[in-house]
Amino acid sequence: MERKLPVTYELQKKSGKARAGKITAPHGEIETPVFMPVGTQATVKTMTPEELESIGSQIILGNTYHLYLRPGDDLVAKFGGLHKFMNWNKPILTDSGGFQVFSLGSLRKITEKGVEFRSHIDGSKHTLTPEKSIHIQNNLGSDIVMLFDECPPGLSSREYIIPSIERTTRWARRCVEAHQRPDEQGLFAIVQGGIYEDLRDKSLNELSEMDSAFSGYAIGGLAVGEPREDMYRILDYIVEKCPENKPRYLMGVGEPLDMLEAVESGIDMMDCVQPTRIGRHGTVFTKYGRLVIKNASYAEDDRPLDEDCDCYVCRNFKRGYIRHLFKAEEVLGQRLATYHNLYFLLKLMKDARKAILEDRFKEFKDEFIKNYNMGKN
Ligand code: PRF
Ligand code: ZN
Repeated sequence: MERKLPVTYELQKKSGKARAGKITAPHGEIETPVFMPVGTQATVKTMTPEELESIGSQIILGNTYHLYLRPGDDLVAKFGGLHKFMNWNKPILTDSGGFQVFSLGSLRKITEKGVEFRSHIDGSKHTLTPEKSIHIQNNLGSDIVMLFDECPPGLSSREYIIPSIERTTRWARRCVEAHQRPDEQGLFAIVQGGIYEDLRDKSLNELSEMDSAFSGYAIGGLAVGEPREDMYRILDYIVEKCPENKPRYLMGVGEPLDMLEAVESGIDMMDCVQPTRIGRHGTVFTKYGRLVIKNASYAEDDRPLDEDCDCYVCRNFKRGYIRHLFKAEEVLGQRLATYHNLYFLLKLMKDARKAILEDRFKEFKDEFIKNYNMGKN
C-alpha cells in the first residue's frame, strides 16, 4: 500500500513549460511559482513574521547546519519545533546542511559516512551524516525536509561528479530509511550532475527509484560558479523530466532574470539569501535593474526606491532619506531595503503566476527583461 504523502502538488495551468500550481503542506497551501525568503537562523533577517506574512510570504526556509550548531535542534524541539520557536505558522522548508557545510564550515572532509567539518562559530569539530541531518530536520519539524546531498562546485569535472552522484544516491537511501516522521514532513530529492545532461539523467534516474518516498524534486548544484548559459541549458533539459505531479524546486537562485528563466523551464519553487543580503548592504531591486542607494546621485532624489512598487517602503519613503539611513548606519535602512527587496521578488512570482494563468508568460517575461536591462535609475 502506497501511503499518502504529506506534501502534494496540483497543476493548475501551463503556459509553455511554465506552471501555475498549488502545493498543500501540513502548515498551509502555497500558490506557485513561489519565492521562499531565507531564515537561516530562525529569523528572516530584520523581518518580523507578521511583516513577512503581510508582504505575501507563503513559505520560508530554515537551515539544518546553523540551527544544529546554535541553538541546537534539541532546544528547538523543546519549544515544540521551529514554527513555534520563531512564531511562524505557515510552511517551512529546511535545507539539509551539506551545502552550508561546504560554504561555511572549514576543514571539510567527505567520507562515505558523511561530512566532517569545523563550526564557523567556535571551531568545534562535528560530523554531519544523512541520518543526523534527517534527525535534526525531524526535530525542527519543517513541512519539507531536504535530502542530505553533496553539491560539487560548478565547474567540477565528470570524473569528480560521477562518484559524487553515486554517493549522493546512497545517502538518499539512508535519508529515506532514517526519516522518522514521513506522514508529517515531506521529503524532497535533490538532483545533482553539474552541467552534464547525461549525469543529470543519471542522478534523476537513480533517485526516481525511491520516488514513492519523495514529495518533490529539487535541482541542486546550479548557480555555483558555472556560466549562466550552462545553468539555463541544464534547467531547460532536466526540469521537464522530473515528475509532473510533484513540485520542482531550484535551490539558491534569487536573481530576477534567473528566476523567470527557471519558471519558464517549469520550476515551481526558489529560495535565495540574495534579496536580504544585498538589501542589508544597500542594494535594491527595481523595475529598471539594481540600484545602489548609497550612491551620491541619490542624495536629493525624492522618488521611492522603485516608482512602480506599491510596498510600504515605496509608499512612504524617499531615496534621499533611505540613502541617509545607510550613510548614518541606522538599522532602519537595512530593514527598509530588505522589506522592499523581498516584496519585489514575491510580487515578481505573483505576477508570473498571473501571467501563466492567463497564458501570456513569455510576453510577461520579455517585457520584464526589457525594462530590467535598461538600468535607468
Ligand atoms: N544542495 C543543497 N542546498 C543547496 C544547494 C544544493 O545543491 C544549492 C545550489 N545552488 C543551494 N542550496 N542541499
Ligand atoms: Zn517597494
